[in-house]
Formats: sequence, C-alpha cells, structure tokens
Amino acid sequence: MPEHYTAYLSIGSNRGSKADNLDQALAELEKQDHTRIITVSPYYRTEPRDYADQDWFVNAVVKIRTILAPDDLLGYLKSIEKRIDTEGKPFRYGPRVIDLDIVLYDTLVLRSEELDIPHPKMHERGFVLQPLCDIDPHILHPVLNKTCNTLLDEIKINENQGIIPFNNSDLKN
Ligand code: PH2
Ligand code: MG
Ligand code: MG
Repeated sequence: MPEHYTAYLSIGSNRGSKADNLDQALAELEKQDHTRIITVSPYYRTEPRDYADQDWFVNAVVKIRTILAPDDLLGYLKSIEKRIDTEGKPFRYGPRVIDLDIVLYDTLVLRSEELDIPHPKMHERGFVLQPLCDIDPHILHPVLNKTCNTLLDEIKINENQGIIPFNNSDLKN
C-alpha cells in the first residue's frame, strides 16, 4: 500500500457561475484514484484580497487524502484549473474562474521556487482560515505553531474581512 498524505486545499472563483465552478473542481479532484476528498467546508462569499478592484469570490477549503507528492499534487491541481478555465487569469491576484491552492500538506514545511507550503498567505486570509476552522479548528500551522482557530481570532481583532456564508438559495453568481 502506498503512503497516504492529508492535505488541505483552498478553492476559489470570482468569474462565471462561481459555486458551480467549485462544484466542478471537486468533481474533477475525485476523477483519479490517487486523490480522495475527505471533507468539504461550507462555501463562503468573500471580499477580494490583495487586489480589491474585482468581484467577490466564492471560497471553500477541501480536505483530501492523496498519494501524490507535493509537486505532483500541484501539477494535478494546475491540470484541473486548465480544464475548467480555458482562458486563465489576466494577472496575479486578478479575477479567475477557478483557483486551487495547496494550503497545508501534512506537517510539511516546503519553500521552493514553485511551491510554498504552508501557503505563505494562509495565516492572514479569513477566506482560508474560516473554512479551515469549520473542518477542524485545531489544525496546527506547522511554522507558526498556532491553531487555525487562534490565527482566525488574531486577524478578527485587527480587521473585519468580508466573509459571508454562501446560501444555496442565493442567486447563482
Ligand atoms: N485569491 C487570490 C487573491 N484574492 N480574495 C478572495 N476573497 N478569495 C480568493 O480566493 C483570492 C482573493 C489569489 O489567488
Ligand atoms: Mg490563490
Ligand atoms: Mg493559485
């Protein structure tokens, strides 16, 4: 039996039918035997970060089990992004049909040219921490040595990031 790893992915969309794009990404994730979804967080409508002049996102976090090494997992996620979004993002942090990011991979700390794990911005992003806490508030950040619950509390003290539960009866966009 190959070794299995647990990873948490952040998924987001702010173009087209956002929630449908997330649904489609989740369906794609399970199409190969090497990766299984364990838990999907609730979906949220979230205020855009880093580049403010764009539409709100729909975001979620998904817990997976995979036999892929981090760089192979990254390649797999990129291939799913390309399948769902044939146009690609116009610029860094700009609007996109689908974005799949590795947030955590077991307790691994990896800093390389093409991959940073834990995700270097996860501790400052409510749109990652809130759905992560929904899955398990005790998940530990392996560098900061704090739970995602503590990290979420810390950002809430300083600012109010727009994060609203996504309601299925909302308009699709
Ligand atoms: N992704 C970004 C930049 N800003 N803001 C929100 N709310 N959600 C995202 O997924 C997001 C973002 C870069 O990938
Ligand atoms: Mg991203
Ligand atoms: Mg990305």
